[in-house]
Amino acid sequence: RVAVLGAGMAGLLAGIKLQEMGIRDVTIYEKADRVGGTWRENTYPGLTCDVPSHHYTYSFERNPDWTRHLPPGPEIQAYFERVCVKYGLEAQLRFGEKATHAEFLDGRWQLRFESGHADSADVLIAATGVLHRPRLPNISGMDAFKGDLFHSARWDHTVPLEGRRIGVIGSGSTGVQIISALAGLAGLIEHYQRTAQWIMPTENGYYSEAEREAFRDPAVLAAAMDFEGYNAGVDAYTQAIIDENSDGARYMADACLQNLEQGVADPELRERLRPDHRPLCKRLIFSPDYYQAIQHPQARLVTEGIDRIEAAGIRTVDGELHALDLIVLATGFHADTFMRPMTMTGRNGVDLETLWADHPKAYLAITMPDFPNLFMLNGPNGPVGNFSLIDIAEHQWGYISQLLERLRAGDAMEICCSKDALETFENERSEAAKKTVWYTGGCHSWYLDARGIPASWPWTYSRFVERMATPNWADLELVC
Ligand code: N01
Repeated sequence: RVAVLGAGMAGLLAGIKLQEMGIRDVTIYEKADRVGGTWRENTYPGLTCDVPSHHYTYSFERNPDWTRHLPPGPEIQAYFERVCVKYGLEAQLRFGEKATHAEFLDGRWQLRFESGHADSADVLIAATGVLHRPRLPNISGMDAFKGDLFHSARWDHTVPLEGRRIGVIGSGSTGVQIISALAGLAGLIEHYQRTAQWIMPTENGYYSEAEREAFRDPAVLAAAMDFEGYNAGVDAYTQAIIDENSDGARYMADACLQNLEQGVADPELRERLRPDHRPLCKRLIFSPDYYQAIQHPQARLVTEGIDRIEAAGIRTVDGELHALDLIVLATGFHADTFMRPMTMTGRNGVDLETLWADHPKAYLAITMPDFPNLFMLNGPNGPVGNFSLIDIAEHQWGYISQLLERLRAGDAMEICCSKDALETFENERSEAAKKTVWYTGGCHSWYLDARGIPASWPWTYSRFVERMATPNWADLELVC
């Protein structure tokens, strides 16, 4: 019996792949009332995935119907809902169930839920996502504001936008997409930028009906999208993170610089938009229209620090009061929670909080010592960046499925990595992480853990694919 936590992209993937393996006794638990994960939670105007549409799909379930080169959030949500129905996952889904405790007792995972429901399973798949707990800024006076105020992932669609004075705090991918969507619609849109970001130019055209029809033929779609070529691009991207002198790093740095130089007419505004860190240090922003949006007559870039929020708006440190009707906190997420706040206790009473006391860690992002038969998708230290996490989760599933086969074959009752394997992996990973642009590029970002060391996979994509293809059994403990 397998329990899956989370019905986002990764949880649905697990459900489908378990079916493929013939494992039918499966429940996918979801705290919300719908599938979709991040694409359910985020509904802000302009919500788009900056990974090209046809590369942001399951490899086994292409979607000829994407309307745009970059997929709009609502289409992604609809895609996951369709996939869920097509693969008959509804029967396995239990909504409104928030897991609070998981404990490995007598060879099984015992689960408890906020509702009072309890369950147990031989195998637990944690597919709980990475960026799901909004990070609220520490700005005084937020309660005093008389207008509307919410985090970008908690968008209140009853609040009118047209003609209103809107302040957006934060210039990550989210803030940039919101500004692009609202410039011209809002009466005034103010973008509060604490740190300027590099913006990679991109285009976001529409697929014609004829193209969408042609893409129904998998061969045409594959030829048009060149999936292998794209993966080579992902590899070059990961190489650029490691080596600032690589062709990819130079290309992206040049493209961002040209975009800034040519995209912003006013030299004073251009300087305020010029980042003080190296491109790729923070997650690169891909935008076809941000520079255009911020130069709209009704848009204003605010680079003065925020002193506080008052009843009427935002007071910046220069003393100016910016009168606003709506404040959007595009201030990011706590990227280090993963399954938490649920408590998890493994073998011999080992608990997750202790294992993760200084920072979340997992061998190959998948398994932890003394947490047998618990496998994570998009867990800590896995690859993150400007590429598809669907593809990453599929490779991780390839690895996990090999462990499940060993369990099913009766080779072991319990599988997890050894303590030594995690320690060696984590030491090597941390050292490699210090050589990446995330560490050396002169910026702060959500990629860094509490120690200030990048938390992600610090090697190439091809190395990741290779490590996922074949488990190193010497690193895994199989208990019979
Ligand atoms: O969050 P962020 P995000 N006062 O953490 C600022 C994914 N994503 O929601 O840089 C003022 O990147 C903070 O400033 P600074 C993607 O992985 C993907 O935008 O710390 N400002 C920063 O500008 C992305 O990386 C897509 O100085 C404050 C911003 O808030 C991740 O989600 C689309 C502040 C936070 O940026 C997170 O993106 C959208 C304060 N007190 C998101 N506190 C795709 O298209 C924070 N900030 C795939």
